[in-house]
Amino acid sequence: MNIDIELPCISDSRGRLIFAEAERHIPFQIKRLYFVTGTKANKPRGFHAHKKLHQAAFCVQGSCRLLLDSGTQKHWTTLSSPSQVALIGPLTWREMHDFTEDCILVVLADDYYDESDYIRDYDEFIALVR
Ligand code: T46
Repeated sequence: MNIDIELPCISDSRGRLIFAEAERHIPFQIKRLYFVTGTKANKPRGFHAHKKLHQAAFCVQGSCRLLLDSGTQKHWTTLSSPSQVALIGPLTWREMHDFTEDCILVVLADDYYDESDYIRDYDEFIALVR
């Protein structure tokens, strides 16, 4: 279990309010937000690394397991709380497994979508980091 950031959570009788501010709680300027829904337990996602992109990921509903692989070390994290954020840096192979069907995975990114920033081949990733 490795949660990098615990977001502030304001709880009262109406429910919970959780917030994140760029360059305060999230350690970069946020240029993009995307989310993943309609997930299935047997349909893992990811299986790539990024050359430069920094991201912050958390589940606002449901859960999934996140594998972060530096090329020499593999680390599993369970994302299961809207206030618990995992940071995913560049040159880190990531896989998302065991999604619950109600999962809403939110990702904040420090840059716009750019397919040329992806490394989608594991052997190429290993050759680059080792
Ligand atoms: C990541 C993990 C955690 C776009 O057009 N714009 C976007 O902003 C994104 C994120 C994706 N796309 C396109 C690219 C593909 O044609 O959407 C399609 C599905 O993307 P992908 O197969 O890369 O999705 P995941 O869930 O495997 O990976 C995503 C992010 O792409 C990736 O950056 O780190 O979530």
